[in-house]
Amino acid sequence: MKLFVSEGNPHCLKVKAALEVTGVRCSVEYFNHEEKVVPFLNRPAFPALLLPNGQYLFSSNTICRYLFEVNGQECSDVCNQWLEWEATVLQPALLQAPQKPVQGKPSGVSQVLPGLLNVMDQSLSKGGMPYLSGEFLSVADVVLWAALHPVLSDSSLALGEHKCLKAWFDRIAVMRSSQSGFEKALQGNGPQAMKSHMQRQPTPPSTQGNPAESEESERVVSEEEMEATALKWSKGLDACAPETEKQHPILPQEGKRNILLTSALPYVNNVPHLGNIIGCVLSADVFSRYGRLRGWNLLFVCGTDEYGTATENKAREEGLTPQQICDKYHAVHASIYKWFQIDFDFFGRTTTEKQTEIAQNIFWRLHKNGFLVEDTVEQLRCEKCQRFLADRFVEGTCPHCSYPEARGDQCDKCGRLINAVELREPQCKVCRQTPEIRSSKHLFLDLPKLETQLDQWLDKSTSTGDWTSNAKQITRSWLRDGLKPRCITRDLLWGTPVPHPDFKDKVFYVWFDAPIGYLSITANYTSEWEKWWKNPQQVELYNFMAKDNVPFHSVVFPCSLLGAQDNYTLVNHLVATEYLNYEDTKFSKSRGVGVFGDMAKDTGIPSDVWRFYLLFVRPEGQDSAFSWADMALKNNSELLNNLGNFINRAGMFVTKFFEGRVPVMELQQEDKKFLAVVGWELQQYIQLMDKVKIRDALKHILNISRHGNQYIQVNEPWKKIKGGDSERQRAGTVTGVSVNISCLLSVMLFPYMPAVSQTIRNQLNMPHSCINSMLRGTGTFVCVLSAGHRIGTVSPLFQKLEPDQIEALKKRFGGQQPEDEPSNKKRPSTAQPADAAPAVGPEVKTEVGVDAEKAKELTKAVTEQGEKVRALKAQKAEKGVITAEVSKLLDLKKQLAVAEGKNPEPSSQKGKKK
Ligand code: B3M
Ligand code: ZN
Repeated sequence: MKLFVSEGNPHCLKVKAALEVTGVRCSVEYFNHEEKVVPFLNRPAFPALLLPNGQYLFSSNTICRYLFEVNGQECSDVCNQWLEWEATVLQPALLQAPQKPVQGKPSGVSQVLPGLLNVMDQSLSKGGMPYLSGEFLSVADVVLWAALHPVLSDSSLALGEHKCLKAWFDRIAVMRSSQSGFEKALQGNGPQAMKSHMQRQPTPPSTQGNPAESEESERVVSEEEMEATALKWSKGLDACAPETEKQHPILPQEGKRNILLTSALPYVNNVPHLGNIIGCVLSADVFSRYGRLRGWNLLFVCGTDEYGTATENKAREEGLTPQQICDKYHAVHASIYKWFQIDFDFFGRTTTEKQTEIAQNIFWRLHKNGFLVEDTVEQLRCEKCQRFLADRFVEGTCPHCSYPEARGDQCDKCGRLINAVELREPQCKVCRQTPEIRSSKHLFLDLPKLETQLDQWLDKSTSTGDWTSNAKQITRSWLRDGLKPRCITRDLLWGTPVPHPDFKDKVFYVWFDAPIGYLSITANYTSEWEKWWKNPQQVELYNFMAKDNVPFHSVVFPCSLLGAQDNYTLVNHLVATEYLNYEDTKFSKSRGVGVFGDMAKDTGIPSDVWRFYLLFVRPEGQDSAFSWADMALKNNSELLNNLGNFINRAGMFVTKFFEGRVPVMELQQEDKKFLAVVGWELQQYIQLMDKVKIRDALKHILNISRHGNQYIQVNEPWKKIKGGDSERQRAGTVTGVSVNISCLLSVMLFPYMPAVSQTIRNQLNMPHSCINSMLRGTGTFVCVLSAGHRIGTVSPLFQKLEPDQIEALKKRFGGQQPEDEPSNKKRPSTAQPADAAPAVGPEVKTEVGVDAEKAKELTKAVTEQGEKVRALKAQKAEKGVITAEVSKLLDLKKQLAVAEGKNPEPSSQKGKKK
């Protein structure tokens, strides 16, 4: 056995340490880090282990594992898990450490590293064992110790607070064997040698562990791949499918992939925050744009979810009727989504006649088929207000902890769920009278009776479709607990009326009603809606949502449709996101924390950049967080320095060196290799996008421009253009290839950043057909701008986000300290947070920056609105109308105060009803 190592390479330290610890006999040869030792790899690979059978191992962790196995120490599951974590999570973070100093942090320390050290520390302290996998030193300890050594031995990162980790680190450090391994690997050059090694490594694209990315760096392009890509490339656009314009109404077509795409219907009564936006409409929009580029026949519908108590509450607060509230906020939602460039085919609402018609039809079918059962429910009723009190309308003393302000559904102090009739001294929240307990008859959907059918369908849908793992898991846990009948009626006013004569004062429960909104919204779009919704043979249905909506889409609604027995289209692909946090807390309307949809445009940051960042941190597979500092970092590093820089350079070379015409390209081996790498990234992108891995796919776009920058950097066209004929030819090829890669990038970017994509197409004067052809099939990556093509005017695509700008925004949206609101801490939240605004309206934060431009605009708006109100009063207009305009005026005044840097809500105002 022979081990090949290079100087100052931390991966070599790992294997050297493993060699010392295991005592396996093996000769070691030292090389310069640029030398090639593995004959069939076209790049240097250190460390590499030549096995007795002539095969090579060239992944450091695999070599370490092998050495331990030779020594009779098998790698346990825990141990494997640590090795995986090291490769996919820790390594990317370590690679970032020495080259990306983060603002406000000591340079040389990755932002995420402390969190990762915490993970190790906690695991060690929980297990109470000296080593990562237990009592004995394992390969995991050696690998992780060696990986961390260069960073931890540097004083800039103290281990003081991580007691267990520190003890572990020192324990291994004093083991003579590993110590000597360390010294040999460094050849006496100390940690500095490793830092310089790390600085030579490409920057990892993401901080979250993703095996695809770590494999990516190991990728080797074969000769065949290179030749095939080059051949396809030179064929040009003829190889592509023609452009197709969409025509409304979009209906399923024979022989096409027909996709019906919905995103969860946002509650009308709230302004959506960034978490809501990424959770449904934005994710669905990206997929819908992508699907069209793939050539699928696709319909994307959404709309506002308008019925329910929350709307009634809001109407009371604002002195408007529920319908007025719906009209007002439907428009607010529509304008926010327009600004975010969400390209719905139709954005409807649930308070329509079609909704009543379709919901009642489904209801009668369920009734006729025997899937509805009657039961009596005890409820609180306020005689003075003449109504049953929904959970949020009643308050009292908690039966568990005696907290005096518990709500009808939950206690904010002890967090326990409460049945409203159990409250002690209950009070009607509106009039403060004591309500009475009354029995009321309700209808229940008989889920147990539908369970077998549901099970069969779920088996098929989850095994053939793309369900995110959280969606499958949540659904499984609902089924595991056994289904119970679910009440589908409510004693409320604002809802779809129950048509049954015995229940004529009742409306449908929102979660029975809302998903039917998908159907009725489609029916408001086209009279031929049934071609989409009663056509499971021809149509594939994708539902996008946040995870708290899953059971209603995977269990309750499918049961309604199965029970109605009318050949309905049921969900094939259920795509659920996790939650997005705001900095290190939750979005909160009441505390004024976080960016809400209507505020994004006031930041001066373009819609496309917002989209990019939200998609970059899309909570795909795990919760994630919006962070201003990180947004600035990603804008400046990924958009400006990487993507924008590449596209701009390529275009500028054409303009400056070739009078705006694409030069002749003569592909050499190196160009073909580059094209093959790009083609591979394109395939990864397509494979991931097809599986709705939107965040992961985005990384491959950025990889292409990263490779592109390297390609330009190595070939130096700006120097070659000044040389002899062959050098000038070389400069031409590199420029021509690069500018064609920009075309591909503009297409791949289209789902994420539609405006930037369009700008690139304009700048390069790209033929229209490219956008509709490049993502067909396995990806048609061709030379679309052939020699002689004249490009347009090139200019930079992105702007730097400056630290002071970001600081000001952070302050502006930071909100008050959370201490003043106990309800935020204890509430076990199931929904993506942003707690409902309290009755007095949103408290707006007090710490604000001054925005003179905005203030001027708003002063004008306040004056105009004031005049309007005075005029209405003078005309003795209807009270509701005046109240609505007054509330607009108050809103404007508040915004003005914010823009002027004043406290918009003096404390004396708090608690006053408007
Ligand atoms: N309005 C809940 C939500 O926005 C609800 C979704 C309905 S989808 C049919 O989270
Ligand atoms: Zn009352």
